[in-house]
Amino acid sequence: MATLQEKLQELIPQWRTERAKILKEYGDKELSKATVTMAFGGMRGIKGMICDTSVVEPDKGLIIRGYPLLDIMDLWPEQTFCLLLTGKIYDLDDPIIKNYQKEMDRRSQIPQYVYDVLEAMPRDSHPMCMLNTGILVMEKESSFRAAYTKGTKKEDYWVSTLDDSMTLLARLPGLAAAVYRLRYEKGDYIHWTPGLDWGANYANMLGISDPTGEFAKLMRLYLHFHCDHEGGNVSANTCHTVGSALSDAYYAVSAGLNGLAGPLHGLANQECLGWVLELMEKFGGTPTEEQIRNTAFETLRAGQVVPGYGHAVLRVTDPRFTGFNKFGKQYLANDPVFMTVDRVFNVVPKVLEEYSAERVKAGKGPIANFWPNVDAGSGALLYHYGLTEFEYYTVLFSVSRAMGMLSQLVWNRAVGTAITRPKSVSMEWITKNVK
Ligand code: CMX
Repeated sequence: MATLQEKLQELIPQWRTERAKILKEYGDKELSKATVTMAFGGMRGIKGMICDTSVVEPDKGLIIRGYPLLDIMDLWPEQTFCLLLTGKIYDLDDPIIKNYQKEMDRRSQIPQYVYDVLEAMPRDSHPMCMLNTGILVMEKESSFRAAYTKGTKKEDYWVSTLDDSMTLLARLPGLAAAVYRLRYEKGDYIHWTPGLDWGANYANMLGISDPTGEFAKLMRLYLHFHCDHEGGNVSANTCHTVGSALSDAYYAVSAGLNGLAGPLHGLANQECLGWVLELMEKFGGTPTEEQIRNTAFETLRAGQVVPGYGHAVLRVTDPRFTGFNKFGKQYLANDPVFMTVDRVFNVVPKVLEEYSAERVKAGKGPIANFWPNVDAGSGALLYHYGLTEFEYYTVLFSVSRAMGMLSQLVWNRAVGTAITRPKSVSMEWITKNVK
């Protein structure tokens, strides 16, 4: 099998058979309970959707198709996307990867109208708004929409969805780099270089000077690490819900990324570096542990969250934080921002633990997780290599997360998941009916 399309053609009948078997054998079994607290609590813990691309274990973190993230740290993003889709790791010289890279070369050109739209936007637009606008405006090119309009069969929906996914992924680094260069007045756009991999191409198109090639390495790692986080997080769940109405990949991914742009989700990475830099400015360099402790308490007592810490599912240090920390220790151990992030990691979990106990005494709920998530450490690495505009960081996250959202979309089209429609109830209904 030499292409992703052919590989999926082989796999999808197996997935369909498995789905039918599971439904036949376990269709009426209960997956989980839903309590009133869970319904008010963002449906946390309710098992109500299926996602095969990855799983997040509270005590282990991200596991992609059965592989714990830190065991596959060295994958390039092309390999990650193929793994998410097929469940298999292909070597870089495997025909599947080679063909996929050629497909990206073929599909990577950004249409002129996208630049025109970006250039017409207000110069103080948020980079996430620019990215999402750029994605939406390309919707007119959707293969899925064209195929659906022609009356394609339901069982073939995945074919044109994969086609849209490959085009969107090929264009995303160029689009995201254009947003960067335009928004921060970096000069002319830099275009895709055929033959160069996805991560290095993105690094190159941003125009960050990279004489050692370390920035390209960081970009590959960054794009690999942010790829997916199972199905229920805001961006994946939104993309899934919008896609379940058979909106095409451009609509669905843009919708998901609008969710990623929220400060409790992907935007936390810009907030996080901001918090660290303010800390350094306040103390004129890398602060002491005592200074970090006092500032963290000030943030909490002002009713704000410490960005980059806590998680809806994780209950340990996020392996993505661990992986970025490893990269930092290898390549930029003496960088003052990285050193501050590392020191914050020594202090903040204990602060959150103490603060959580205070909250409980005051009759509030505890903080469920004191440990750093993905957003706590990545910004310091980007900052070191000269990508200092931290309002832009969620765009990098988005380019990567599109891989997870799109592979989930293809999977759902392939197995024929129904339109999303959970049941809501009113407060009056609860008062009358729940005993
Ligand atoms: N600082 C201060 N308070 C925190 C906290 C933090 N880092 N993490 C959780 N809490 C608070 C919550 O705000 C909540 O308070 P209220 O009851 O007063 O509203 C309480 O602790 C209980 O929350 P939880 O059950 O521990 O966490 P949730 O599942 O509700 O929320 C998350 C998870 C990530 C939104 C939260 O930990 C947070 O806001 N963290 C900081 C922002 C952040 O880093 N987000 C990025 C997450 C990763 C990603 O999606 O990209």
